[in-house]
Amino acid sequence: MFSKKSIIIVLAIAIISVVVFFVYLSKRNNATNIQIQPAVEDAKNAVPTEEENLNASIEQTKLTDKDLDGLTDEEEKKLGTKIDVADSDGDGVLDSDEVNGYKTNPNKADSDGDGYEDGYEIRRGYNPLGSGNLKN
Ligand SMILES: [Ca+2]
Ligand SMILES: [Ca+2]
Ligand SMILES: [Ca+2]
Repeated sequence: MFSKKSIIIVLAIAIISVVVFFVYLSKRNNATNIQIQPAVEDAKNAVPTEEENLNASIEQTKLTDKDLDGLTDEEEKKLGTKIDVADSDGDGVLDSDEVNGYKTNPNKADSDGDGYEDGYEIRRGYNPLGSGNLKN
């Protein structure tokens, strides 16, 4: 029969084998994960999402138009409007809409001085540049 010593040795070898097997399994899983992760990262970098594209183009625009109101910082400095406020006079109409669209004063909430702010008049179809509150 086997001696007590040889049984212990066989058991020890069996235990070591099992441990080695599990260590091998866990290492193999780690290796698999390491291979998958960069692939996913690469895919993310290779094809930017719509949101990433939008954010990138917003950041690009901010370089020249800090408040994203449609007028460049350069134009705003000339006009005297605030480069970091999209609606400088707070009348509810963006600076660029006032300058390029309605031709109202971007620095004066009530361009025609009739007591009604430009945004209020525009929303109701009144003439923000005419006297009184009559429709154009
Ligand atoms: Ca601007
Ligand atoms: Ca305004
Ligand atoms: Ca007005």
